[in-house]
Amino acid sequence: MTRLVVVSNRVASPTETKGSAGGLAVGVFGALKDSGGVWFGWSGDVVSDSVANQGPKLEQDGAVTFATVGLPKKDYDQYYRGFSNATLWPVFHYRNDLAVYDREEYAGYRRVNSWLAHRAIKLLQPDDVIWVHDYHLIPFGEALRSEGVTNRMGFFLHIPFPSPQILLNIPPHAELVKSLCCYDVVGFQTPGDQAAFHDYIVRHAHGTATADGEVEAFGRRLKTGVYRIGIFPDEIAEQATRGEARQDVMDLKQSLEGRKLIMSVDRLDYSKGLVERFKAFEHFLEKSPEWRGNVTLVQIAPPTRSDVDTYQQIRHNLEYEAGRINGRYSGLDYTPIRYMNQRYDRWKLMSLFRESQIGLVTPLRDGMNLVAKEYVAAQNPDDPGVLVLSQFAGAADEMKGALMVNPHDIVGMSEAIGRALSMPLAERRERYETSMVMLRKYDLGVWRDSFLADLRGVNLNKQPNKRPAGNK
Ligand code: GDG
Repeated sequence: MTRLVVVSNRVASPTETKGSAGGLAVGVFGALKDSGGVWFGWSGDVVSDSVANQGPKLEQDGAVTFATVGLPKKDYDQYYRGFSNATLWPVFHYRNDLAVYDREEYAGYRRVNSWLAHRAIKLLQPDDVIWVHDYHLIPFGEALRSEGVTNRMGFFLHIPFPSPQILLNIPPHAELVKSLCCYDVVGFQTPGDQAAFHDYIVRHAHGTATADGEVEAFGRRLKTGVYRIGIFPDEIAEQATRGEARQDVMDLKQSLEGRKLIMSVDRLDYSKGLVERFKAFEHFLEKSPEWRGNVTLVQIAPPTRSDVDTYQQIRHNLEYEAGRINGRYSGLDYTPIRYMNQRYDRWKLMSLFRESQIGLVTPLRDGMNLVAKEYVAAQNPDDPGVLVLSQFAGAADEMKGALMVNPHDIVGMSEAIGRALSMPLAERRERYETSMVMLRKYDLGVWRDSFLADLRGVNLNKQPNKRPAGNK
């Protein structure tokens, strides 16, 4: 099998991939171990220019090389904090109102992608298959092509692809889509994302797109596909019953004193619908006095991107809302919302999911949302909790056993909480089984293997501008 080179904004360290990293890192690492290869990207460190230019730091783990670079402050500001997270992230999540556009940041975004590509070239071999991940690295493939790299190259978008009317708000939208067309395979989370991309190609790029994903535009031919990212359900079930978390779970149960538990876990991000969720829980307590003092919402929200202005704002709003609601409904021995702004070990999260009666996952927009899948996989099959899920999470396409809600409908979410809390065991079991069928069918291995099979199967000679002879 040809070697695999994975490129992502952040690279998990060899120890992280074996420890508490999410399933995604473990899944990608699994593919790398199978074929041997390189995982290339930013180390997460901000460094001086001279350190950044020293060349990638290499760490070997069996057949896998972890190759990381640091970023100078200016690059971090323009590429990561700026165009990636203050322009692309909000717009791709349909939040034009929160997006800012700055030409210099965009120039920095492209410059860093070219610089990263230049660093990566030295690690490449002629037959390597290159798999690039997510919105930070859209122009990475084009930068490699401009340096003469003709390898098979695929790109997977973890977040939604917005409809053209939304995407047009980003001034260099055409350049971004042209960059995507430099890959051989472009993968999306859901059919809706793929359709939005095709729509742009046909209506705004004078290209063509067929229902089976053959796209021609900007003088390139490529394949698009839907690859639903999943989890390894058995691994989650094992983590949920691990002994290490026992004490924490016992402590929590003791402090709940028999109250029902609602669990929510999200990175602290405005796309996750946290404020609306808190308001829905408040509405539920307001309309259901019999539940006051008898149900607790535990919200775990580790901070991310805290140096981007909009993230400081959401944190402030959330603290205000939690304080306000707790002020209204707390008793001497009861706090309705326990809001934790910190990161927890993975097995603790999974164990808490298993102990809870509801998993409340209500993003305003989400590429997939792995927490929804983890919640279901962590349940006790004999007495499962209920997943309450936003219709705007990519996972809603598959998790048919969930109680579906519109996260803008506070009353609707409040009603779903009530319904889930009093759902009979037989219905809970049936819903759990319905979702588990899909979780097993589209697990993380299927996502990874189907993407790589499509990428490895690409016929490079089919390009309109055929590549020079001798390239595979
Ligand atoms: C992007 C897309 C898409 C969360 N808090 C803690 C913790 N987590 C873990 C969860 C889960 C992961 O982080 C979050 O994944 P999500 O899918 O829910 O969301 P994003 O981070 O926004 O991910 C998303 C995903 O990429 C994959 O393609 O599904 O739509 O936005 O695994 O469990 N893990 C630990 N402690 C925490 O406190 N250990």
